Amino acid sequence: MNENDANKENSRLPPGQHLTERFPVLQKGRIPSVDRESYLLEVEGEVEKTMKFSLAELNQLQDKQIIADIHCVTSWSKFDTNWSGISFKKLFNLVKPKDSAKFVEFLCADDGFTTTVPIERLNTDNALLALSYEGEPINDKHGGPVRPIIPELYFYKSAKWVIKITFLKEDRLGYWERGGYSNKADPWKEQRYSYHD
Ligand SMILES: Nc1nc2c(c(=O)[nH]1)N[C@H]1C(S)=C(S)[C@@H](COP(=O)(O)O)O[C@H]1N2
Ligand SMILES: [Mo]
Repeated sequence: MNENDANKENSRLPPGQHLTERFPVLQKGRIPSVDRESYLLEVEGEVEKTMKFSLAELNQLQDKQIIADIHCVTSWSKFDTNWSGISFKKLFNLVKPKDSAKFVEFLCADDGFTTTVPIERLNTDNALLALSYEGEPINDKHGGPVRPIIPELYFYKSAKWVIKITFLKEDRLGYWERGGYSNKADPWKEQRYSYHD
């Protein structure tokens, strides 16, 4: 690699991160297997319209593809990951969040795992509700059938195996956040632990 390429690569790496070519698999416990046939994504809370979507319905709504760098708080980063799925703009147009909706909580199939993000972190160029990774349905290990991908935040905010999305007036701490990880989770500010918040 010449010096220019190395600089370019460094400018894409947040502080304290290193690059990996692999795709590590991380979660709090065992990997659940979500039944694709009976799968339903519930969307509720501070919205005009509570909704439930089957996987077939979600597939119909796909409107977005991103190529993004992801950053895990354990210090690995992976460049140019390719995800496709549904823009949050599209989801918001369907459920119509109320003005009171300030945060969004993702509830997951691995025994009550949750994480939350401020609503404005979702209406961005590169966040989406992902259904595919590198052109294939997301596999069990990486959170299929459905997971939000929010590349702007450490990867623990990109909840795997999502089954419910709840719009909230006030924030709640998620699983890793209760365990001492930052609730803000901005890799560029190196907000790794709760004492950075
Ligand atoms: N449901 C659920 N989602 C989760 C986690 C988890 O424990 N449960 N761990 C998070 C963490 S710490 C990371 S780094 C990423 C890892 O995603 P990957 O296994 O696809 O690399 O998932 C995040 N999403
Ligand atoms: Mo992580």
